[in-house]
Amino acid sequence: MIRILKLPSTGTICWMIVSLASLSLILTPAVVQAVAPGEEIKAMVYQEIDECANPRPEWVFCNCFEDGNLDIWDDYDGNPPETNLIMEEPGPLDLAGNHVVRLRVPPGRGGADLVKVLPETYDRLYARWYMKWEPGYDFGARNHGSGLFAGDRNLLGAGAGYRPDGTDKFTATLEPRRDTRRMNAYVYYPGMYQDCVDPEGMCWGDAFPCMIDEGAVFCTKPQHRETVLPPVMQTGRWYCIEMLLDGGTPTSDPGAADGILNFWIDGLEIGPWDDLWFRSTPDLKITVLWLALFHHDEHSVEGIMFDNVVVSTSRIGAIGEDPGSPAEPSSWGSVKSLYR
Ligand SMILES: [Ca+2]
Repeated sequence: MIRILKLPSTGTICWMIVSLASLSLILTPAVVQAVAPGEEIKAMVYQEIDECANPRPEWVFCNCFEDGNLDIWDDYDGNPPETNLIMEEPGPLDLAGNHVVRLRVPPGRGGADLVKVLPETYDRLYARWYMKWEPGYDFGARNHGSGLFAGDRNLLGAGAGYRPDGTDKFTATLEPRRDTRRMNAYVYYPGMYQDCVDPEGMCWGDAFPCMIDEGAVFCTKPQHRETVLPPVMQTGRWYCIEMLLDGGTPTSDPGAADGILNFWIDGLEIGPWDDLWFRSTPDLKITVLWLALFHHDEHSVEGIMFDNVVVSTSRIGAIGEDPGSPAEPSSWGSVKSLYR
């Protein structure tokens, strides 16, 4: 039996004691590199402490907040600690010495965020992050969340109530509905139809899945309504959130559109939706990962925490999971259990 004890880590160098039968080993990175076949579990456990130390080739961005700063991010506001605090917190794997970032929004209308301008531009990307709403967070406050953005980063967060034209931007953020606490994607794109006062006038983001009504006014496309009910989100626990955004074939014909949106909560697949009109030109591509908490008005002092953030050209999955290798299935829960 393998038993793994938790010890504090310093920076990205992590020490663990593994008891294998009666034999105890202290693993350093060098030791882990030398493990023999059949002892993959040890290497896997080391990697999970800071998965960014050993990223998969398809990952285009990774941050586990173990560097002691937010320099890898591109925010104009400099991420001051009043709103963006790196702090010690056990994180999704309940490990002593782990670090996370906490976003708290100042009183009143406003937001706190982390902006990453990605190294290239992309037609299709996955983003996965772990997040926790702090105990005391008020789900009843109007809010917007985190996701992927396509277009000029200076349009990020701009254009509320305005329908994108197919050449400027599209974006999807994941956030809990304040009435039900169930996560939905809030999406700005040329094909918006759910909350448009006039097709040529003011138009607000669509929800996926559309759970606003039973189809009478808002959720008029049955294929966009819920087929899997997103779970009711709770404070005080970590969630593994992953989304897929695919711009699809550039077209001026909404009926021919094939853009894709999908998301997963702790591995539960909520979508996909694959008939979305995101763009009319191939020049419009995904540019930014945006981790954010925005409040329209008054809200709790408590906010959200993030850890283990990855952007990839292929499915990411939970920490330690490789969804591309079905022969080795593992869930976040099974990996986490290794640490107990
Ligand atoms: Ca961390």
